[in-house]
Amino acid sequence: MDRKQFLTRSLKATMGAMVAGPVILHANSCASPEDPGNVAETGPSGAGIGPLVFAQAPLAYAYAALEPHIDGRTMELHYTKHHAGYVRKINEAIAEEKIDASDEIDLFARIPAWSTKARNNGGGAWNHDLFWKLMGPGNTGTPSGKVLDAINASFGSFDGFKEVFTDAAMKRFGSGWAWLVEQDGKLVIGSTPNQDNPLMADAELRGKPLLGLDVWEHAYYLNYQNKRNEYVAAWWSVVNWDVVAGRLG
Ligand code: MN3
Repeated sequence: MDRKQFLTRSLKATMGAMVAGPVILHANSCASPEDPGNVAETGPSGAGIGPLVFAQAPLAYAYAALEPHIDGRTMELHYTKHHAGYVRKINEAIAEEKIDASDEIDLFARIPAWSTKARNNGGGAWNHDLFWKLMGPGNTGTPSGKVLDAINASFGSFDGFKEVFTDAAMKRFGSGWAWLVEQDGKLVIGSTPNQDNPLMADAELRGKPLLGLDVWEHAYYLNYQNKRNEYVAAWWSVVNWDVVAGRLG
């Protein structure tokens, strides 16, 4: 088959597997036998010029499912406007700059090589995909098992951990993210500006992201106005700790 057929075929195969997860599509990845599923609905048609294509995975819950902690209107705008915009613009940047990264790890590991547009929108696309998956309705608000053990070992207690994480979220001036990362087998808390993330080669905080909190005003202003502290406090109720456990090595 020619290159266009190959791209289309492998893209559709990846899209089929995507409902459950990855935001990154590799045009050069191996085709899988899964049914393409709802490609027309979610496929980034027109993208795919470069070897790496980002797509917006469907939300696993309704916009209003996180109420009263995070309101439906904020979720809808955040997903359909902000996140969708980052995904569109990183694909533009990949095409414009002929970015040859093979996957998101490679993209972020070499991020200083490319434009601010690639950095901000690549980070925005990836960070939000993780953020949606880290939340959901019907959560207990507290971790258990190996995550709780790791938190206790690093921070003394879950309350102690929440205090340090909240402090990182509150002290991030302007827009950015608070993170819990795994760094050489240890858990570390910190934050990054803008849409930077700990996978970026020159990020202020480096490591494997386990938990991330969006502290841009667009994430909370409709419901909480300037009260970031109330948003952070409410957010614990919607964290899906099973996803954190799955990311912990
Ligand atoms: Mn955001």
